[in-house]
Amino acid sequence: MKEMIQKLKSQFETKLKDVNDQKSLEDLRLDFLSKKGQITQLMKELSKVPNEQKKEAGQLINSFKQEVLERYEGKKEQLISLQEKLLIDGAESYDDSMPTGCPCGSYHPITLVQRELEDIFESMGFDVEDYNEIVDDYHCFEALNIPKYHPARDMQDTYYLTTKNQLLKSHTSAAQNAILKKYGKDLKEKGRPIRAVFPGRCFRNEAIDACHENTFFQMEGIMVDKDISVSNLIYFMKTMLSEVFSKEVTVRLRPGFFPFVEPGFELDIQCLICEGEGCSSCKNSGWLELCPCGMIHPNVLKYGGINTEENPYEYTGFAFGLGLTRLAMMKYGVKDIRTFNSGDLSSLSQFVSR
Ligand code: FA5
Repeated sequence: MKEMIQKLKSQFETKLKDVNDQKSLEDLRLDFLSKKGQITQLMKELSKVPNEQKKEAGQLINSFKQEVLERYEGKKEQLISLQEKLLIDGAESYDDSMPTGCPCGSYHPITLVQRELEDIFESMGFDVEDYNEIVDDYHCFEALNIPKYHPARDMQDTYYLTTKNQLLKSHTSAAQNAILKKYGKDLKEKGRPIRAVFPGRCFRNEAIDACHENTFFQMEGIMVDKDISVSNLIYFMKTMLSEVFSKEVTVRLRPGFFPFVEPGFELDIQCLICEGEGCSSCKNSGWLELCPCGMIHPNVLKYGGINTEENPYEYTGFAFGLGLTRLAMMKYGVKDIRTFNSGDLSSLSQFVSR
């Protein structure tokens, strides 16, 4: 990994030297920093690194990425000031393809958190999947062991379409069945564990307040293989939280009921707005429900075609449903969840683009 990074570093420096206009700067960004860029490819290589070296390799990639970002931003600033100088001097050589100091948009904080999490999970060998916002009753509930008229449906009222039994998905768990089916073949034939995260917008018909929205984001994750246990689940949750916050955060794990996991847990984070004292962001409890999780129920694995009736425990797995919007609240110290959908530029433009 060290050699690969070294090689990329020198490639980057050579290309950076040749950047002298908007186009070459953008080409450099696409080449190294975009979703399909070289750094993302490097992260994919992590899955091939032996487990005991993964942590160090991950840190090396992250600091390389940070360095590339800083060098890129530095070059951009340099081009902007050059351009402004030319503008002031009224020079004939003014190049209108160069970047200017005009204010430009920034990514939404939820996009930033989502991308950061995707990078973290990709570095741990997870695939990132996308899924529909309109789903049917089967995928949102029945395939998750929630039959029609089951009382657990009351916890997630959503918006129903008038056609074909369709609805706006109330949780990202609605994608579990499709993901299990998509990767099940590789699991059984090639022994490739299923490791996938799938972020998405969710909808619920509920009263909104400082920590509840009717439209919010979650990121679901599943891992399925032989002998997956609660310890694997706890390891991944801890790693994810320490990477996202880059500091110690207090969490608690308590039993939780969801028909699609057994056993099920609620993973709460101590409110970072009031540091556990109690405030409107955490409904005065000092804690915020962040990431329910558990071991995937045998019925869900069966409906996803992973296990058979005869051998219902051949494969086991865990699943989690991270509240992305709540995570963004905690990470950026946003007191009211409604800020995110408000379109208020004075709040939203504070977030740095990437
Ligand atoms: C679920 O949605 C389950 N599908 C999660 C799950 C997945 C459990 C896999 C087990 C295994 P819940 O309704 O608690 O669970 O929502 C999960 C998280 O989404 C919550 O902890 C919270 O962070 C966030 N969330 C839920 N409702 C809202 C809302 N109205 N506004 C903002 N965030 C919400």
